[in-house]
Amino acid sequence: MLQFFLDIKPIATDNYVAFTFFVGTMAMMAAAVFFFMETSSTAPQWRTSVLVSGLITFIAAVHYYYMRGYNLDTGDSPTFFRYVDWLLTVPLMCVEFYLITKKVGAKVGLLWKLIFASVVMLVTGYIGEAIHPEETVSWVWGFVSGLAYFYIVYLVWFGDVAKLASAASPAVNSAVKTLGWFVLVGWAIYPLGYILGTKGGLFGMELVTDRAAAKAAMDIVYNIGDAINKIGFGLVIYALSRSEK
Ligand SMILES: *C/C=C(C)/C=C/C=C(C)/C=C/C1=C(C)CCCC1(C)C
Repeated sequence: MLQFFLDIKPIATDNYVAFTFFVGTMAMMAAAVFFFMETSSTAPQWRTSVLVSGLITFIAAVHYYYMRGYNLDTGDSPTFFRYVDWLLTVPLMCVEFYLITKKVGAKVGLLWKLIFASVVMLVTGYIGEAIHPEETVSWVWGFVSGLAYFYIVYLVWFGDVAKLASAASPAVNSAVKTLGWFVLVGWAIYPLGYILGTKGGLFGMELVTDRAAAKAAMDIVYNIGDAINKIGFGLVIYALSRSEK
């Protein structure tokens, strides 16, 4: 445990990748502490939702701490642990959609649809990024991942989630709309990182030819995306818990 906290390595001032991992760790830790502390003063009906916001940022904080060290030690992109983080936190975001629409009748089936689509999106993305990154097929995996992504967008904007939200209170309806923007715009940051970082990123076209620079660009884009999507998403849930008692 002590070793864990003493494991502080210097970060060169021009090392933007490690720097964003460092700032990401701190931001996720702060957010997790905040959400955990606030659960006790949250109305019972929203307590689980705020707790899940805390879990999402806590899981990310642990991964960011690890990824920062990994990146400093090896100079590499911590792709595997990036995806482990996403595989845990993105399904938890699906749980958030389920929890806030549950009162107006969301079924567990909807939760599984969202989770299934998110797992397909992430597993195919991982294959394209880590298993077949140097091949002309990485854009195919990215494309399949994109289809699963658009299915989630569909569910949130037009499908079951949207229908349930329109029958809910104005506060829940507007929270789902805001979260929908996170999914549509905030999550679209990730395919951008993928396009920058993998060789077959955009239909076989390599946008950044310097491989190390491409990986660095990808990590920075992912780190910015995570800060917006995990902390911002959690704050929308938190605001909902305060606006409707
Ligand atoms: C906290 C982490 C979040 C919200 C991660 C979300 C990740 C995505 C929406 C990733 C999507 C991808 C595509 C749509 C295509 C290319 C491959 C991915 C996995 C980067």
